[in-house]
Amino acid sequence: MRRSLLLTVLVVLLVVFATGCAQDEEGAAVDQGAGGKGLVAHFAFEGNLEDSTANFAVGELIGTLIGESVGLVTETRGEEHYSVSYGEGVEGQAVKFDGSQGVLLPSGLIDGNTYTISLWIKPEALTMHTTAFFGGANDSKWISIVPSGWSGGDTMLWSGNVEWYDAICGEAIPLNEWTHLVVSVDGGYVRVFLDGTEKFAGSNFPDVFSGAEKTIFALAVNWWDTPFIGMLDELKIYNQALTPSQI
Ligand SMILES: [Ca+2]
Repeated sequence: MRRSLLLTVLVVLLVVFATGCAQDEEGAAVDQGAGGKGLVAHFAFEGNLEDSTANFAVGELIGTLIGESVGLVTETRGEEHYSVSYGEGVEGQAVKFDGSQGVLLPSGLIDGNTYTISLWIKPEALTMHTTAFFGGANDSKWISIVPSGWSGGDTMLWSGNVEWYDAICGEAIPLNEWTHLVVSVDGGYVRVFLDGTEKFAGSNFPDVFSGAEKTIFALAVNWWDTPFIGMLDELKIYNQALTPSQI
């Protein structure tokens, strides 16, 4: 009698435990589908360079180039070497670049061929080829969000430089105003949106990040061009291809 009671208690405990696990798994799946949307990083720039999802390390201040020579990543980083200010952003504060610095973001922010980059940009200067957001596997395989591109100054998503790809928006984002720029890549199908309107769509966009040993990400600087001057806010990286209305 006592033994069967013990067995019953054990069975009940097992059932409760198993049910709890199932609920947890279901809950996590719901979060990923509805609330999460594959958000992997969110740099809100509220007076700092932290990823508020805590998936990634804090961004680091660097100088006017990613590295002292093309392909290298500088070891001279951080607040003991450089400074940056923050101003009024789209939400709370935004980071403000004055041409003397950039930000090195953590490696691995994008690691596949399906992703979304959402970024608010307010340029105070438009200089050709200047990057707002740069990401690459190395100095010859990269993507760059370029406020003022080679095609008549039109804003573009650029990829190079062995395999070139020009995703040209057909217009330039304005000076001294906020524009919401979204890049959505779905296994090589790329779309670029300005303030919620699709400005470019095309296929065969290069797969820059899949299988890369180490990836490099930066704000405002690359290895070649004039640094970005102006403000950036609310950088969000997703591992799903989203439209602005889904963000
Ligand atoms: Ca902000």
